[in-house]
Amino acid sequence: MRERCDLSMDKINIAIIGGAGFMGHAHSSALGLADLSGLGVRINRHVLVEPDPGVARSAAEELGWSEASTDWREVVAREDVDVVDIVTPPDLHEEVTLAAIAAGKHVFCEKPITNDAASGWRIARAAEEAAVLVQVGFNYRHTAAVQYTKALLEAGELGVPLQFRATYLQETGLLWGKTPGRWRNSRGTGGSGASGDIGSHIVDVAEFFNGPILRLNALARAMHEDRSQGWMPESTRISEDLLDDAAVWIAEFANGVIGSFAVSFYASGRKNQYRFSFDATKAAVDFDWNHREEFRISRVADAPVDAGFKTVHTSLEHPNGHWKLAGLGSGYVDVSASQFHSFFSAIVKGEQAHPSAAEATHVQEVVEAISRSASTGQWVDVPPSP
Ligand code: NAI
Ligand code: SOE
Repeated sequence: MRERCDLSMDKINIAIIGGAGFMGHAHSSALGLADLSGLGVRINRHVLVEPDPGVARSAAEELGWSEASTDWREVVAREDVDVVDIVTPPDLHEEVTLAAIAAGKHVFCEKPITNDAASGWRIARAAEEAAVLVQVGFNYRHTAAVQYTKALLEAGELGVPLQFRATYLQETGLLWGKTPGRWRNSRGTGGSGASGDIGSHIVDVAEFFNGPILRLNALARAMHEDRSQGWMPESTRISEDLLDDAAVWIAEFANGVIGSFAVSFYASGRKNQYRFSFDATKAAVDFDWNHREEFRISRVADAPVDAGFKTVHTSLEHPNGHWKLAGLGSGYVDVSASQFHSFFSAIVKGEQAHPSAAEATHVQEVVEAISRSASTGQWVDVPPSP
């Protein structure tokens, strides 16, 4: 990492690749919300790229981008682009990221960094050699309560970590099924199943707190394309190319913590239920994304008459507040704005951005280990970062 990235300009020109999609909308709004005045720079939503010229033009206009293009290769090499924001399906992440790095641009890439760890490590190495920053879009870790839990942990307030449990449940599979054409439904078009698509978020937060997972044992299930046929026969043994729709795994971390995890795309009534519980020797913390304005903490030192979980509402004193008035709440876009603030702050200060390409690639190693374990029924070691 070079001492300080050479951003002498006060305006950072961004190009967004895949900007008309779901995350294109979320990123465009979040980039508009991220207030970088304290860093002495401002963000310019410069070029939006989509393969279809009509889509590119209308999305650029609607989402506040100055220009539209259909050619990401030409755009990432442009002199007047400083940062490339990649929100395409995952099968394009490696190619676009490596081209942007080769052109000397900092990269924000949506999760998963790629769908195979080998290409993730290629990205991490290229970024290191080119001294550019790559940050990956594990946005939930940027929630105030999650950042504050990390700060408590680092300050020794939680004590020694013991056990970590996380679930990420959605009913998206029940609502959308396996409609042909959706990129999420096939590995060939960039899908990675429930374990890769949503499981990666809870692996990210687990490793954010505890460091790397060493080994794990997983079970996974897949649904038939035709839901009337019910569960796949022998579906606890998924094959390499069959994407899972639900998975559970237990894991051991390098810091000695033991963990358990569950993900599902077929969890009726659960819209976007991301939760974790973290037990340590001095305190335990519970977090639920659906109540992200607060977290619950139980401290061992509390007097017995007062002991138990207490709900803390995050406020201006906690990290990542946008609104200078407590109690206004923060949504999905606010949390994404926090992750962009963290990314641009790293660029301006010449610091490492988190989660980095290497951190996100280790998450991908865990996702691949889940798949290997689920298909063999064995405990699997997760390769360490090289
Ligand atoms: P999407 O399908 O809604 O959007 C993808 C866009 O990329 C489409 O507009 C498509 O036309 C465009 N695209 C495809 N090929 C292209 C090319 N060659 N050049 C330019 N544009 C191209 O997908 P979605 O849901 O926005 O997901 C995109 C990425 O964001 C994925 O990696 C996904 O995992 C991630 N994601 C992250 C979320 C989070 O909360 N962090 C939430 C949803 C998605
Ligand atoms: C899947 O339905 C999905 O869109 C994931 O791709 C995102 O990463 C998650 O945060 C929301 O759900």
